[in-house]
This record gives sequence, C-alpha cells and structure tokens, in this order.
Amino acid sequence: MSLNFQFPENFWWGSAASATQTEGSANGSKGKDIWDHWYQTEPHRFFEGIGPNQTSDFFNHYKEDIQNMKAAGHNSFRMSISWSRLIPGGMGKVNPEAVTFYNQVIDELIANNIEPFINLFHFDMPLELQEMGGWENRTVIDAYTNYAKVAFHHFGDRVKKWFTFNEPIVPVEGGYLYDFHYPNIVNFRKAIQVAYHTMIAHAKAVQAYHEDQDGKIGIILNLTPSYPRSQNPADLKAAHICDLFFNRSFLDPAIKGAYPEDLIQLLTEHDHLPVTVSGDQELIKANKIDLLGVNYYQPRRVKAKDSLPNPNSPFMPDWFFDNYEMPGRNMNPYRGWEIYEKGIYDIMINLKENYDNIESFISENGMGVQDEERFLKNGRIEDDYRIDFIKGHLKWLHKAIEEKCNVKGYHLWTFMDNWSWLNAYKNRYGFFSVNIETQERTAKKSASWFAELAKQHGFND
Ligand code: BGP
Repeated sequence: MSLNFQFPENFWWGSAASATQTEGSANGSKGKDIWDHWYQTEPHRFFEGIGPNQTSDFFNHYKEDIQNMKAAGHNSFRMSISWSRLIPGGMGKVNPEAVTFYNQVIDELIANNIEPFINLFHFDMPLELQEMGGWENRTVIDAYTNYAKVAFHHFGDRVKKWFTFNEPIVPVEGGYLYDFHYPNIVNFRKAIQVAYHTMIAHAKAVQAYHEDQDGKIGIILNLTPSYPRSQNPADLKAAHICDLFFNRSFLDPAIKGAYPEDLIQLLTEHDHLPVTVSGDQELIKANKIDLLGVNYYQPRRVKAKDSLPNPNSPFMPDWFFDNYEMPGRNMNPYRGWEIYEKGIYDIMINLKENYDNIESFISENGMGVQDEERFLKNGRIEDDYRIDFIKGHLKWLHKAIEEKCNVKGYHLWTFMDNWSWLNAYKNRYGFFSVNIETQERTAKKSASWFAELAKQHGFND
C-alpha cells in the first residue's frame, strides 16, 4: 500500500525530554541547579506550587519508560545530562553515581534499538556557577567546556549525536529580559553578554568534540519565523529585527561561523555590543556545527511599533517591534501559542536557501493541553487533537523533503507528561500520561498512532 506521506526509511522517529523535567532532582545524589534553588525561594511562582524535586521520576522508572518508547515506535530519543548531577557544583569531582545512571540509560536505549541523542544543557545552570554570575562570567565557560569533555569521555563511545545547548535564547529571555527564569534580572546589557558567552561556550564544546570524537555535534534552536503584519517597509523592518534578535543571534554563528552584520550594526548604534576577547571571532568561525536541531512550536507575528518606546524604560528588543495579534489565527488556547503548521516548512526552506541546507531534524514540536482527563475513554486519553497536530506539521515537513530539504527526523515534545518549568504539570504533552501521585504511565491514543507511523515510515490522510 502506498502512503500519501511517505518518509525516508531511515527517518528518525522519537521524542525529546530534559533532565530537570523528568529525572526528579531529589533522586540520587545531585548538586543544586537554579531550578532547585528558585523553587525553594519562590515556590509560588510554580503552577500549583509543584517543583522539580520529583517530576516524572525517570531516575527510577527509566527501564519501563524505555520499553514504552519502544512500544511507541521510537528509533531515537533525545535527553539531557544534568550538569549538576554529573559534576555537583559544576566544577571539580565527577559524581560516579551519575556516570552509572547515565551509562545504564544509554545502554538500555541502545539495547532496545533506540539511538540516544544527548544534550548537555537544558536551562539548568548549577547553582554555584550561577552565584558566580552564570554565563556573565567567562570562568563558567571553562567549567562548561570541562563538563562537556567529561561527558564525551564517559559516554562518547556509544553516543554519536551530541548537542551543546537546547534553546540557548530562552535562558537569556527568561533570566535577563522578561523574568520567567532565575536569576530574574531585567538588563539588556547582561542579556547580550550572557547570549554571547553561551555561544563561546558552545564553540569550545564543538572544538573539544571534533578534536577527540567521531560522531556529530550540533545545537538545538527554537526557530520562530518572524512574519510581518504586512509588506509595508516599517513592518518588514520590525520583522527583520526580530529575526536578528531571536533567531539569527544563534543560528548564524552556529552555522555560518559569524554574527549577522545587521545585528552588530544595530547593537553598535545603541552601544550594546558585548565585551569580547581576542580570538573569539576565530573560535566561532572555526567551530561550526554538524547537525541542527529545530524546535518549532509557534510563529512570531510582528508589526512596526504603534508608539515610540518610553525613553525611561529599560532598553529591550521590543523597542523595535510590537507583537501582532493576527485576526483569525489558530490558537492552542491552553498554552496560548498559535498553531501554524506551515512555519515548519518555511524554516526548512530558509535553512536550505540560506544555511547551506545543513543536516537538521525537528527536535521538538508538540501540543500541551490542560485537563486531558476530559478525553479519557475506557482508561485511555483519546488525544486526536495531538495526532492532528503532528499530522499537520508532518505534511509540511514532507513537502520540504520533496523539495530537497535536508531534514532527517521528527521528535515530539515529549515522551511522557512531564514538569514544564513554571507551568509544572498544567499542560500535558506526552505520548504517555503520568499520574504524578502513583507515577503510573498510560499510553494515550497518539502513542499507538505514532508506533504505526514509525513502522510504515509515513501515513495516509
Ligand atoms: C521548549 C523547551 C522544553 C519544553 C517545551 C514546552 O521550549 O525546550 O523544555 O518545556 O518548550 O514548553 P512549556 O513547557 O513551557 O509548555
């Protein structure tokens, strides 16, 4: 039987998760990260007061979870290592218990024919390093490079796909501009420095990997295409500046080895260039990625500003654009994010045309829904909306592949319901639901649909 939407046989089907969101930080021995600390100091910030201490208890359930991944058709799975578990405090001694834990998980995945993709940093700065200024401080770059080398050394023999960072712009936005991550600072100058140092840390990890390992290394970026309200030059300019700040600030140095000239010019005009040291430019240029992970949830729609920014307010990217609420947009009302399936295709075409058609994959895409128990039927959540969401995006991805985009896989966010930062367990994203009292996992309808999809390498619609 031929399928309407046939994907290549070796396409990567799977899902993604992160250490802080799944392991349970109270499990095993682990140093503190910023989430443990923030939860202790401001628990009211977290939905229903639920913090990172238990989450979905992957630490104790990983064997069962990997069997479930297998049942849901996974041939690959992306997880992250917790820096503060592997090296409590972020610098110094390696925690042997953590080495054993990650070895067991990696071996279990491989034994079940699921390729582990490992990410080194998913929003979880060790607390001690944050207290030294986090990414503002170049000493933290050295600590990160050492951590990356430790991880390559212990796991690189079996793990052949590595990622330096997941969505590195998010800790910049959350921690230094818009107050939704610790350390809750609002300061553009610091934000730029943090973003820049993250990129230096990234380049150093890529360098260390290429010097001594034989797999691929990349970065995972949340690419949010910036669509202008109209073709009016002021709207176009607003969209262009947004793209510079939120996409190209990481995309260009990671793939092209250099920052966009327009971004440098804009920051120069406003006297906000980061502090650099000699050799940085060469480092970035010499250490480009092999593979790009693309997280795509929602587009960004922008328009020219309706009024001039208040000169007494702190300098912000938003001085250059207003967000545009397009009439008739299709919303996921629970998360408050627009669903725009074609965005995935536009991203791929951009990578093909402007980024040398770099090898990439969809490293996150997914739909968080509140109160999913409403859809329970005979003990199973009938999440047809999630299946439709995945299909809708895969159709556009399929078209991108037909047009020769170099995209190799699709990972859903996420494997099982997990702890979503400030939203805790409000919106559920998984193929498997998790009862957080009993830790019981139950497959949703999407799990068996996805297994069939992976088995047939495609679907009919
Ligand atoms: C991405 C993150 C994930 C995940 C997801 C869903 O930005 O990489 O960690 O959480 O978004 O978002 P949220 O949990 O905020 O609903």
